[in-house]
Amino acid sequence: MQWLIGRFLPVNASEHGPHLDYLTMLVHWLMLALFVGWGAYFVYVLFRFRSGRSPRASYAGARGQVSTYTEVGVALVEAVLLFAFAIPAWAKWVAPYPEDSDPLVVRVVGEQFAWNVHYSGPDGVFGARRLELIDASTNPLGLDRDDPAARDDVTTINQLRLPVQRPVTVLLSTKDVIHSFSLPVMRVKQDAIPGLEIPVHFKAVKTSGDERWEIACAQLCGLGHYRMRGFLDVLEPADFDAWMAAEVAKRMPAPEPEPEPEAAADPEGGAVEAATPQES
Ligand SMILES: [Cu+2]
Repeated sequence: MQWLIGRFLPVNASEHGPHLDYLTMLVHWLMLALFVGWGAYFVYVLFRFRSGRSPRASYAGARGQVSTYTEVGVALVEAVLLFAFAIPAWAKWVAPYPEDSDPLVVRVVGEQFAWNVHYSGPDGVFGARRLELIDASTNPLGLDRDDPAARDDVTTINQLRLPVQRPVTVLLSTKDVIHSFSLPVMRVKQDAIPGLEIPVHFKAVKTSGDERWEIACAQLCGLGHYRMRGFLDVLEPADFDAWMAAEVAKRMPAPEPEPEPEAAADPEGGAVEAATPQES
């Protein structure tokens, strides 16, 4: 069954993905048993209660307990699937990472019809965002570049890059309506709800290589829903760091040159000038 289902599922590139695929397989086994069982029962009933054998309707009906036992059995299997597999998998998925796991925290903000991605940059602090700074084409997140924490922030549109083998927390929100952040290869799907910032945890265990994996919106969110599509690239950590450094360099002014050592030692006030070169 796993083999069969695997043929129809996208590649699995997240750490928790195999558990969800396993659960999918179990649910399909149950559905197969129900389908075959109910189908066989239906055919049996057609013959057993055919009009030739039962010319007059029986108002008492069948008296056996078989259907009760069957229903209880099905409910038990469903309870096992729910309590032994689905709820533990969900609980693990929503639990925050341990302190020492150094997750990469990324903000993802849905809007009609794009995914905005916001990295905090090397300082690890997200810069302030202000409503009045939002500009659809140049600053869709309203990032305040005058905020010191925002200077090294990196934003992209429809482009999520992540390092492999590092836990990721996506802080998911939306600017307008309900969207659904779907990363099929990561077995991640989470609704984005206006007014909420929902943490989504996963860890990529495979790089995307030459492929471009999809970020889909899995919730019909308006006329342009069909084109609300982004791309996910999972890179080796060194490649990710290099990309991040290049993006930060694009946005940040080059650092001031180091003051000359002689000037710093000059007792006639040169040290003050050298220490505050941006004021001269
Ligand atoms: Cu959408």
